Amino acid sequence: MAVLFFVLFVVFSGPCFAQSGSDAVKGMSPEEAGNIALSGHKIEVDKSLFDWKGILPDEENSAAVNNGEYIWRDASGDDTGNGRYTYPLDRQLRKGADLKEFRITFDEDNLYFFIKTNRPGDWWVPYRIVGIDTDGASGGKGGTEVLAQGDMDDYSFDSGTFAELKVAPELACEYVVAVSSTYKGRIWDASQAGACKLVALRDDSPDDTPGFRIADMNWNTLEVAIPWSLIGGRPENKAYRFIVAVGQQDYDVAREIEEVANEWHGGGGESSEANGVDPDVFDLAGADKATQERELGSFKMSASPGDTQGFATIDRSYLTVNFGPKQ
Ligand SMILES: [Ca+2]
Ligand SMILES: [Ca+2]
Ligand SMILES: [Ca+2]
Ligand SMILES: [Ca+2]
Repeated sequence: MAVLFFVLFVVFSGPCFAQSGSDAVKGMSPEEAGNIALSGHKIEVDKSLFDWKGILPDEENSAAVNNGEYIWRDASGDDTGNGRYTYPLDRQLRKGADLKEFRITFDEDNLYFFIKTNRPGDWWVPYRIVGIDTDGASGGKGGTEVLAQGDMDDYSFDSGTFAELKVAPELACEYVVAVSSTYKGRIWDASQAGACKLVALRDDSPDDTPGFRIADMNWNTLEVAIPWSLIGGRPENKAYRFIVAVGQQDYDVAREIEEVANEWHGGGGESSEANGVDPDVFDLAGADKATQERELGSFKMSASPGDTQGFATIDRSYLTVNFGPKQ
């Protein structure tokens, strides 16, 4: 019997997987982690996560840089938007927008993301937005503050996220990536005059942009490859900032939050009659719960739908990743 227990102990305690919590490293603030040059490694976007080798930081809401990966470990249970958001009432939609981990690595050809949330009740639930600010850390102000909202007359994934979300001017994003369900994605380029121009799509169709790849593991964890050629080339000794927001999806745009939760919509926002500008986002990376609640609650009540002046503004919830020299 003792031998059996010993065998079980070895099997279940070994560092067999990147997300094993038993050998965590000391967590850092995003500022500290942003000072460490990241040397990346190749990822196969193949539904297997064993190629993600980095070790999780030991604390929630902290960052680590190790084994060629930048790793943000987000708190569990902070998927409450402005602090009052609740999920839709339908059983399949009662969870799935709680960010758990966001990782970044890269090689000479691609940027790679690993995005882990809690497991949704059905396969199509999460909607993830990643804004990429390529020049903010160096004082530049190019890009778009509005995270690819889209045209209200063209309510589609190609047009934008419709998440009613923006960032502070110093975080304006040159690129915005949105990932819907388990395999669909869009990339908009706002590096030219701030307009969000669709430059890549992934639908598992013949029109897919070559090299832009998304694969899920168990619905709740995604790996994404983005060719550097789509987002301005491989940075060298340069810091980028990443804004990571998670909500739910509805026909491949962000699912609306309303004042009171109903079968298909979460609650805790503003009046559903006004259908206003409360951000359709439950969770952010990069800061603590109080900070993200302040940011996601900073929308202007009763602004008209689509009025970007009234959108909630993210000013602190971001991750700084320092891309190292060419190998
Ligand atoms: Ca993989
Ligand atoms: Ca979370
Ligand atoms: Ca920028
Ligand atoms: Ca969070």
